[in-house]
Amino acid sequence: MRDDPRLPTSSHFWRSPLRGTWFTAVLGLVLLGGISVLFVTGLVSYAAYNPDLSPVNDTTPDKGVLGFYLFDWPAGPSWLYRLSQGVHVTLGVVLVPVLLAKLWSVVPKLFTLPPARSVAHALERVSLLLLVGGALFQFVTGLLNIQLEYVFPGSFYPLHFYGAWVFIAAFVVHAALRAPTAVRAVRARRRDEAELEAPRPAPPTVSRRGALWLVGGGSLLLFVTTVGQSLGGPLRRTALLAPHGGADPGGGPNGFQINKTARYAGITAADTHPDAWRLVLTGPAGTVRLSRAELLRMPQHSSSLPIACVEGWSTADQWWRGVRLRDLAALAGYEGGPPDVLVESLQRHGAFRRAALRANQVSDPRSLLALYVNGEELSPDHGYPARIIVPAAPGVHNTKWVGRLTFGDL
Ligand SMILES: Nc1nc2c(c(=O)[nH]1)N[C@H]1C(S)=C(S)[C@@H](COP(=O)(O)O)O[C@H]1N2
Ligand SMILES: [Mo]
Repeated sequence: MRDDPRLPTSSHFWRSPLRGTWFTAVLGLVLLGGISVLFVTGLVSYAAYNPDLSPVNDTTPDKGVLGFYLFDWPAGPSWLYRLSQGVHVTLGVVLVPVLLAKLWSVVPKLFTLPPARSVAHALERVSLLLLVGGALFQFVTGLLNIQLEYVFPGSFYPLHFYGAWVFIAAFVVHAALRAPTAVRAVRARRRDEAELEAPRPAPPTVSRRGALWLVGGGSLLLFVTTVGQSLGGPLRRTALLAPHGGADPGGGPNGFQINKTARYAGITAADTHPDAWRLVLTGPAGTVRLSRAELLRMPQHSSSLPIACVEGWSTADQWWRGVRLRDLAALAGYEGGPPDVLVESLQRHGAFRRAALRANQVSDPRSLLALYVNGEELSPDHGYPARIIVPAAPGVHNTKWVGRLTFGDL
């Protein structure tokens, strides 16, 4: 039965002349490099959320030892998160054809019988299930998150984070076992093909090289239709595959990407009316309440900073103007070094209505409670009357429609 060519368990069932060690090895080595970068930029992105600072930044329960590497996210260079997350998302999208081609190239092995020849072979096959399952899981959750805008409210983080660790464990084992063979196969070109080659191949319609060019072409197409979302400015229009048909930012000073509109967040004109809105500061000096007019009488500062979302899109630098966070910390009673701060929005519901910032982010002179952008008042959708803007921070920490800042012990 094993050799019945009508069944995928027979090697005669698989007839593509493209399959072979060299073809798989080239794709495998591309993935080895690419997935290593995805893993590192993914861990970096998680650290950028400052998850060990405050539970409001972290919806991943019991990350425990997996958080061993967390470090204090720096406040510069200002494009840091823009770059690392742009690379993470763009590379993830670009690797999709490579991953699919690689899986296709080894699919006959999924069906080989007997399922296990030895204990070592059995272990290897189990690790391959984790590897393939893990890869598909990570790519699918990542793509869904960027395409559908937070489809897993609150749960994407734990899924993608735990998934990454399961996947990378299987990936390291696989790479350690296979990379030497792959390097040899690529160096020696066509020798040593027996393992993956079809015993009775169908006539070729494209060469192996040609097939690799097709995969590369697919990746290139994805690249040019995605990368514009991370470059911002006029190039954003080239990002045909990037999502966010949602809110049209329009033109003018406030005409840059909108994540969630004021309407979506349930912010009304009454909430932000000058008579009603007050910024509430809390610290050792007690509670201080400031109107927007009073904020405008404080020293005003400018910084040119981007917004860079976890979804990979980012804006070019915008010119923000407002009050330094460290000046507000001083008003709240922290004259010396500013402490951490909990920022709360007027928004009543939703995971992104609160964020905690680290002392180094509060003390950076570029960190503002912005009142103006590009020379104009913030628009309602960009956070009027006031929003946070901090260099190098993920977009989710740039809280809009700020109502309250609580300085100190988080
Ligand atoms: N209150 C509040 N602030 C928020 C959000 C939110 O949903 N509510 N979204 C955040 C996210 S995820 C991003 S990427 C940025 C986007 O800012 P923009 O809409 O001005 O481009 O705002 C952040 N600030
Ligand atoms: Mo975001």
